Amino acid sequence: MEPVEVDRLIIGVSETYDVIVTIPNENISYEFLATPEDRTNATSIFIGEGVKQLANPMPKLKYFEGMKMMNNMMHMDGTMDDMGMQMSFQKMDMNTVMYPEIAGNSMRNKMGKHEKMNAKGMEMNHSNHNMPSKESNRITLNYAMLKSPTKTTLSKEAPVRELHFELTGNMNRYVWSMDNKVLAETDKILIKKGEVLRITLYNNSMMRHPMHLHGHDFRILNGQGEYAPLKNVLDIMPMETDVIEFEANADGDWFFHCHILYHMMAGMNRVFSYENSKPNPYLTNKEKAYKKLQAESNRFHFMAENDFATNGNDGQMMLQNTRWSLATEWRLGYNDHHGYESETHIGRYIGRNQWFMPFIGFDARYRKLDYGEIEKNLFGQTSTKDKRLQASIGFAYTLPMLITFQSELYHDGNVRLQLMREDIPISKRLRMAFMVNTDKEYMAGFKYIAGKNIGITTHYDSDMGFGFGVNLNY
Ligand SMILES: [Cu+2]
Repeated sequence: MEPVEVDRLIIGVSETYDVIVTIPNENISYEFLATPEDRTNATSIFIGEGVKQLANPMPKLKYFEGMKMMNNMMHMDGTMDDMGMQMSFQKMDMNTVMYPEIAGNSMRNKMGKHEKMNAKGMEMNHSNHNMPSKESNRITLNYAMLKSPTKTTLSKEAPVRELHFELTGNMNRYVWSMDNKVLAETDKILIKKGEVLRITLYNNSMMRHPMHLHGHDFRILNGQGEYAPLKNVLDIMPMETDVIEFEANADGDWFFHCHILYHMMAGMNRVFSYENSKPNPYLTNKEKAYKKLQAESNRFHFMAENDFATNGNDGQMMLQNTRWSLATEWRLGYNDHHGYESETHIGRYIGRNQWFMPFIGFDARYRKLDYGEIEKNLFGQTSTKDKRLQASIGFAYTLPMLITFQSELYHDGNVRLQLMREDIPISKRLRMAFMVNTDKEYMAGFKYIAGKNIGITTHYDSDMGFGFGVNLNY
């Protein structure tokens, strides 16, 4: 790669760069600081001999500003705007709103058609006034700047085969796929030795995906013509469309995957397989190996939480993979009047954005009512809440604002409709939750995130009253 001079570079997971640093002053040891993108931590080495010179501390990331902008650009159904080749090769870093030290770069000029963002940009300009002007002119490395020192053209006679992949996922459920299919749902992609594979990638998700191809270097068609750079990782940003190409000149099976390992394990990957490959002595049963890889990419993961509160004990457990969800929740009061109940749902998420989940369920409840007291739901149906064992069918649908609408029909004919949302961000660490249903039950609560696995909660529940407690989650 030809050297380029930049002030800032973001290195995608598994990307490599050679960085040449010129020490401006002898007898000074300069701090070279690296942070994760969210700046929650940092590591540094000192380059040069002598008095230590610390790097300027990095300003805090404006995380919520970045999220807000993304939300503005997202359609109601959760897909993103496809801006075509207008957005490619990291030239327009959508995330720059999050970096106070470089906010106010040229991005918003290019984004004229998004009015909301323009307004945002103006705002940022204001807050930028007291910053030295050189700060906002920082040059960030993008792929369009990369150029190979030698020609990288592929053989002209080779037949070109075009492939298209859309990087898909659901941020809310944290599932990732390509063309809305995980590896477990796809066959290997057969390729022929000698052909050129030209791959168009469109990232229709809100996260970056460093796509890595094993066994080959690919050309990034970034406008450098014959000198297109060669890489084996392409860090594709949200909403970008990038084109890469490589000549099929090897043998065997090669993995193409997002190198963020959670995304990879969730299913954002494919296998390219050369037709008529020589048998691999290390891999005697290729079929079995692929099945194993497929199984690994769509494993069930376990989540659980429990709220130990003054008015009862409630929690939930979930076992989920890309499509399936087995969830059970419980509310256990400390006396018969408050009651004990549990609900279990087994469902499958349908459709590309997974807003819809039909399920079958099972309910067990016990609550002691006062003598002569009869509870009716909104439809006038008598509640059997005092003692019930019920099977049900229903569905959950995610409405805009991530509110879940749930409709459930029990085998005694009772119907329950419910609206719910958990994890409404009020501030960085404060979350709100609410639930209301046609059994005339309601709940509202707050949770303060004290640590990764622990929170302080308070809530009001129509069955159990007011309480506060400690929430543990896994
Ligand atoms: Cu990814």
